[in-house]
Amino acid sequence: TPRVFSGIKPSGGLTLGNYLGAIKRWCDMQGPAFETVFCVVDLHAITVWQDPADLRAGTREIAAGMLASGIDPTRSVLFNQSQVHEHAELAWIFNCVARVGWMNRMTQFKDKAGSNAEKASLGLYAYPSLMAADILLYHGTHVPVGEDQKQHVELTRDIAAKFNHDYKVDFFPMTEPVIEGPATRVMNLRDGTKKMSKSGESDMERINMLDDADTIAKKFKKARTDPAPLPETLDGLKDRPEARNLVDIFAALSDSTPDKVIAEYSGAGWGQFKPALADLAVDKLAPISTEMRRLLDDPAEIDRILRDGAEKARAIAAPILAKTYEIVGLLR
Ligand code: AQP
Repeated sequence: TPRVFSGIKPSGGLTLGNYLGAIKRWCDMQGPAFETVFCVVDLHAITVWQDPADLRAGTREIAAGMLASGIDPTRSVLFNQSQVHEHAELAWIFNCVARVGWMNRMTQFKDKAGSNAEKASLGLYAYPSLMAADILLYHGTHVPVGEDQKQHVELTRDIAAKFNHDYKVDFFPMTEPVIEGPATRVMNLRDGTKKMSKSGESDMERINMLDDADTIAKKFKKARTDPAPLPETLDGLKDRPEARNLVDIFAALSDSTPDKVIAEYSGAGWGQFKPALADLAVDKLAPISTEMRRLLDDPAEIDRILRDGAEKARAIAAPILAKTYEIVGLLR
């Protein structure tokens, strides 16, 4: 069976972007068609500074968010990355396969490092190589991600192809990014040209999965928009990124399409659309946040689930790493 791998970094609280762009779609992939492996990628989080206590709490929060959204540890492998040391080991091999020039083209590094790349960690620069290891350690064939991760999945293919070519093997598969649905790029609520991020400066930019109903309503009410009402067709949203974003979020939350949302709300003003969106969001997210809080009350249980998941993950990963070492010529 084809194998799905994907992950989320515990670099802050879970956002609506992570939920719609990733977790919600992962839940739909659980089933007989795929073997599913989902990971809280803590080693990726520390590519920028993380307070140790926050990292532990964040790891549990992301895991709780996945569980509360419907990732089922009996049907999927769910664990945190650092408990399976094979990730770091395969990443080292891939650091020796990937080229510096490839890393230089990664737009996420440029965005995150900003104008002072000299001061960024070496880990942040090598991030895509660890991500390739995450995926290929499970011979992952399908990677459901948001639009922002497309370039990294393409680099994963480049690394797999170069490894196979250099060692004259057909060992690592060519991974497919799966970027589908109306919310593959949820935008910042204050600036429709930037994506919604866990670590963005202002909390008003994002909906956190643990936000309460009043906070969600307030954030949508204050979300930046232009004054025009919703148009008759989707075409009318072309140069209106903030408006488009709210329509896309509505479509994703209601399992609909942006076309259908426009058909229903064409001519509506924001005074009508925003409260409807807020109600919908609260309706869909409140059961998840309630369950997250319940799970977070018992951190030992979350830790147990992650430990069990790590054992299952290692059962897949260890033979693949061992075979990689053998191919490379590392004596065991
Ligand atoms: N705004 C988004 N819209 C759609 N999908 C998104 N994802 C993240 N933001 C959006 C998807 O969520 C998964 C996990 O992402 P990640 O945590 O590994 O890293 P990220 O993309 O860097 O997420 P953030 O929230 O922006 O974190 P920070 O601020 O710490 O960098 C991925 O599948 C991603 O596509």
